[in-house]
Amino acid sequence: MHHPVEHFPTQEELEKAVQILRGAKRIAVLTGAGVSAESGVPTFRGAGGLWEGHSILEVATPEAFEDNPALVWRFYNARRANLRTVKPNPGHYALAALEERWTSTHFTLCTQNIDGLHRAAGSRQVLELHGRLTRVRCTVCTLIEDRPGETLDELPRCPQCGELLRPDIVWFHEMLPADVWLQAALAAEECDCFLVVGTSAVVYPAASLVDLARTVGARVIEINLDQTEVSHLVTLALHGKSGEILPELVKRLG
Ligand code: BJW
Ligand code: ZN
Repeated sequence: MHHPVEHFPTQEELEKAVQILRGAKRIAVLTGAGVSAESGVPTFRGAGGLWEGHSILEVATPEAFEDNPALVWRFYNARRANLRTVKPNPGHYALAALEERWTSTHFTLCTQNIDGLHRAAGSRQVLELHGRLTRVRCTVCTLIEDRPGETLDELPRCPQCGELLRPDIVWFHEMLPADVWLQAALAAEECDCFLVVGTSAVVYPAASLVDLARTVGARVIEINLDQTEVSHLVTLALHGKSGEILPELVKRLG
């Protein structure tokens, strides 16, 4: 049987991270699917990164939705159903604790995740770069609604105008919500410590926040099971599970 190696950073690495955090006036964070993996939300790339044999590119684009909205809605209804069974993990709570300690004016959490788990864990200032899975919006009129509780029809209709609804999330080839993006870019530019957690950092423009922080001289700490596209840019890479490493850092901060 194959037993994957369980990684955890060394004492030296953890102490270095704590030192960087202690010296930081402003912290910005970018999270990805990896922070929610320990809650039971599947990641996109790597093992299990397929849905009924479809890659994320085949279901998460406006073109896919135009071609086959029922298929795309089946995919999102399955994920909406899974979301109702999951809870935040210690990594989400640790990030909420960091915000508490630095206060919301000096701590900004940018997430690519659409699962709402950061807010559920108590994070207050969360910039949801790719939208939110529980929300729907009309493809024609201005209606946007939070519909967390139910499985929607395969072709759900707008209660206001009767046209097709879509998930209120950002697909490939679509723009990120402009105000949210501007706030995220500003937070990356103004921070002196940037944490990049549980993301493969291949999807733009979110991944460019790391470069932005680097450009202004911020120290960058990466927390990930593996090496990523941005590992070569970071000040310190901590390899292991975010649900174990983040609480350990909070504990050591005292
Ligand atoms: C753990 C762990 C544990 C696991 N602990 N770690 C060529 C070059 C540059 C850009 C482009 C290009 N071609 C196209 C583009 C643009 C495109 C893009 O970036 N494509 C790249 C793939 C190349 N970007 C866009 O289209 C964006 N819009 C845009 O650019 O607009 C301008 C424009 C307008 C018009 C025309 C063209 C451009 C929009 C991107 C939106 C992405 N949306 C998705 C789907 C959202 C809805 C949904 O969820 O269904 O967002 S894609 C998907 O990837 C999702 C995620 O938020 C996003 C990022 O993934 P993430 O979070 O990094 O997850 P994984 O699975 O990749 O990684 C998990 C990581 O966790 C791994 O590293 C593990 O090791 C780690 N891990 N367990 C710690 N326990
Ligand atoms: Zn409508």
